[in-house]
Amino acid sequence: MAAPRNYNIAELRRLDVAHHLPAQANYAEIEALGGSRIITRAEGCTIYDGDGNAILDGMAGLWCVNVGYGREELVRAAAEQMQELPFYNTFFKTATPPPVMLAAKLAQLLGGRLQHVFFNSSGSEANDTVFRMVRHYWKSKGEPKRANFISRWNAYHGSTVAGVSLGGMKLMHAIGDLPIPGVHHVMQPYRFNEGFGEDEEAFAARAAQEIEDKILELGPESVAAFIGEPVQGAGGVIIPPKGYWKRVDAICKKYGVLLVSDEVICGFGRLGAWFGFQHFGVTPDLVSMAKGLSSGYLPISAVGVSDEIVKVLREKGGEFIHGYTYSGHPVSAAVALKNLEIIEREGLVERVKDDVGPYFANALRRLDGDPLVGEARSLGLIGAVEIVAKKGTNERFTGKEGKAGPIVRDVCIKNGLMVRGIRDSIVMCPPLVITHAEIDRMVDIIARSLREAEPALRALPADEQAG
Ligand code: PXG
Repeated sequence: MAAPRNYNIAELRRLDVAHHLPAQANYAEIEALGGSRIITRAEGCTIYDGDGNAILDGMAGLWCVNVGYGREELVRAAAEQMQELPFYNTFFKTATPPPVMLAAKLAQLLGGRLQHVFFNSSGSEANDTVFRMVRHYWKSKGEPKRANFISRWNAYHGSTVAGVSLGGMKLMHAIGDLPIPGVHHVMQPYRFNEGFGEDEEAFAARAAQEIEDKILELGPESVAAFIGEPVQGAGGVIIPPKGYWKRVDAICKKYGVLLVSDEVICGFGRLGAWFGFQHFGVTPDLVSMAKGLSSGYLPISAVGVSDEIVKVLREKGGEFIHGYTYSGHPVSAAVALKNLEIIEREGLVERVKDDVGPYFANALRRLDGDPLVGEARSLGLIGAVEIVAKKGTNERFTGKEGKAGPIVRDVCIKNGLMVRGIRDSIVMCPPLVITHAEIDRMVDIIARSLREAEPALRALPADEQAG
């Protein structure tokens, strides 16, 4: 790797406020802070900021750097492809080698009838592709009434108009007057909040039943698809109760509703299988992928599509007038191919399943006795710590939107660990190459940060302490 560059961080922060609008930010807050934290470099599982702080990256960037930072092979794959052919499109009966090879590789990993792949640049775009392809499929098939999508509250499916609409985040819906018509939301399988103390099987049945009820309410002949993340990520690492996905799968099949598995976070080893649907043993018709597909080294996303859907598109679909300039970008696809090669060669999927996943789950048990911890849960290498005001309950320090998570997160960052604070939880999603020692450090920092944050949590205004 080249020697780190010397940046003028104070000037960058000034320019950040003056000109740069970062993603998903409160711009008044960024201005008051005097600019964003500038991350300048990274290696392995550690990121470095402009002030020289080394921070263990418990979030793999933004749920994506599965193979860790500093992979020379990926740099070389990009450089070689850029030299040979930096860009050509996949419109108008052309293609380039990398996306064709990547599609074949993904078809092998997806298995079964998921043998076709459409490329885009982001997870949001992948879900926009799903939205249009699903409606086009039903229309082509002669069932044009099947236009409704069912999703869950608190799901995250992206930031574009279709992505936000399919998602179930009410605060996001409020920006842009969404969702668009034809998207319907049902309860999420969030047992700690919505089924606290309830029998696991009974809760799984109740959460799945809402989907069947919604299908019947809308009329099965009008329902196009159900979309869900195997484990909800941005919603707070919601791990569904045992039996939930099998029930959802059976309900979709019973009514001929397409099942879409949004694997943008769960794909590429995160849960200890190549895909979350494989872990839960269900068979989706479409699969959205992004993030870990290239470990975030370059933007690329994909939609896996079943043989049945493609058969209809071929026989009756005509031209599918949909696509992006960068659909199948050759450099991104070349990097993704190399990334998948690394994951396979280093056995990272098996490593999550048999080694670091169980190790992480075990390490989290050290938090069980903490008076602020309501639950510390994980599956593979994704996890959450629920922060409660009263041990043994799910009572929170604050109102519905929860402030405890961001408070604890800020202390964790100060102590050298990057996590996300989501409502009253902190969540973790480290690179799949994380070591046992790093997992131990992660949990130690969380334990210490909870203690440090406790006075601030207990000092939250009384009128915000409810529900
Ligand atoms: N589906 C899922 C399941 C995701 O997690 C997307 C789609 C959209 O992907 P793009 O590439 O368009 O961002 C995501 C993205 C957060 C956070 O706050 C999560 C995501 C993105 C940004 C922030 O945790 N997930």
